[in-house]
Amino acid sequence: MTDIERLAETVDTAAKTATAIPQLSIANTFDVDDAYRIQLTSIERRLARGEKIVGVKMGFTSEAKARQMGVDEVIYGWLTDAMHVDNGASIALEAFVHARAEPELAVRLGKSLEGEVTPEEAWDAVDSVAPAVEIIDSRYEQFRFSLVDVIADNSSSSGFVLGEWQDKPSDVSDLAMQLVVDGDIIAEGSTQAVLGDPRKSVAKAAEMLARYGSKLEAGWIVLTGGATAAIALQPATRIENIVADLGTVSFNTTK
Ligand code: OOG
Ligand code: MG
Repeated sequence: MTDIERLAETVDTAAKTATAIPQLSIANTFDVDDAYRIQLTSIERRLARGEKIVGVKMGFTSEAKARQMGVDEVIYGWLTDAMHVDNGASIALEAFVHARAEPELAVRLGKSLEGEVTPEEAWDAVDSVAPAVEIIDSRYEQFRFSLVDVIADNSSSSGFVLGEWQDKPSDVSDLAMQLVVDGDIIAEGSTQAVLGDPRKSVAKAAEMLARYGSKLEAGWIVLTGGATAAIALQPATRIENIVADLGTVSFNTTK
């Protein structure tokens, strides 16, 4: 087993068993390219168990998130069908190490997208948008990590909830978002926080995947990144993201 395979197994097992682990970089030296190799190898383990890739998530596309976690480089991670949570469903927190939620804009691609593209070209490939909540869960103790650690851990991907898909508006650069917990607004933001315009996040996804020989496929989802800081999930609560013009997406946590 190579070091990449060994570290991929470590993060995959931590995710599968919802067990916190020390940051990989404490005992191992690896760079960003290696981190994406570990990430992909850990996803291949999921695929071998029957999961399917349904898209990607972008991380640290907003300053609020970058500041909260102390990492200021844009990253990506893979989304699989097993991470999808139905709109309005309930999740049990035992399945996670220390889950958090963040309000996002999701897009669905009508066409594949590859390499360096402009935000306009990226938007041309998008066919629908939906309000979303990403459920992130770092497998690292205390939800703390360095850039390479978080990438190796599939950029904390662990769940996503999607509202109703609707035709893409021509302008998504300033849609107001409210993260609501049990009826109280906990965080407010705008899609403007996402690289100034979430279309740029879609373009960046295509560019970053190309560095490692991949492309965004038609039918895939892109989570464009949290518009506000993430909030820690508590038992027995209802979480909603209310997005201007697009409506609401919600889920509950069980007791
Ligand atoms: C990493 C993932 C960041 C976002 O939307 O910025 C992310 C993390 O914060 O654990 O998903
Ligand atoms: Mg996110």
